[in-house]
Amino acid sequence: MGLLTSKESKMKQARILMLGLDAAGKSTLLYKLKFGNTEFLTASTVGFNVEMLESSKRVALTVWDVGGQHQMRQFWPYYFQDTDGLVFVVDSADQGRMEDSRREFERMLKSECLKGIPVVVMANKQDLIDAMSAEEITKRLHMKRWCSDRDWYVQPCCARTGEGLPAATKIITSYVKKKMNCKDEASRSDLQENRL
Ligand SMILES: Nc1nc2c(ncn2[C@@H]2O[C@H](COP(=O)(O)OP(=O)(O)OP(=O)(O)O)[C@@H](O)[C@H]2O)c(=O)[nH]1
Ligand SMILES: [Mg+2]
Repeated sequence: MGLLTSKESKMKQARILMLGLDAAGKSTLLYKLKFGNTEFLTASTVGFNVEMLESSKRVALTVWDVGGQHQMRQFWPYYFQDTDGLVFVVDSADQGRMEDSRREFERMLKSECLKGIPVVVMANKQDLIDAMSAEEITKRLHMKRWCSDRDWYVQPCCARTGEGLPAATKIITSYVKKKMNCKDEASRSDLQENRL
């Protein structure tokens, strides 16, 4: 184990949990962000993939991409602990499974562990002709109802081309920084109160 460089020691680590139904495009998105290409991806994820992305000078994102097949979803709650930000990916052209997406999304947001944790929904596969718009997905997922206690945003994107991914990274990073600053502030005042 080596010593941390001064840059690494100043950097905050944020844990980002990326969920969504199978074939929504989570792994494609992760590898597009990490390596800039998606060609080697073929199989559905069994278990998880994890990659670290340096999204700003002060924050490194550790992104957990957990498999979304039906039998994998029962294990999602095991990944909830210590999450700083959520990314929920939907296949915008999959009208038939939007209701499944909404159900899983709501189930996830009801978890006590994820209370107040910011969410970015990726309205993926915008390159497909019948893709729903970000506005439509906002309605179909009942975003305003379920996310009133947190920062949230719905970002249209295409994981294959990378369109919309830098914007989404910027937004989740800013939400996470804000949340971390609030936590730091709260622990400073706790410390001060204990001293008095
Ligand atoms: N047209 C189009 N296809 C995409 C896009 N993103 C992903 N795909 C395709 O969708 C399929 C599923 O992508 P994955 O990244 O494996 O999906 P996943 O969400 O990781 O699925 P699980 O691992 O099963 O949970 C692949 O064939 C991808 O090439 C996109 O933006 N546009
Ligand atoms: Mg996958």
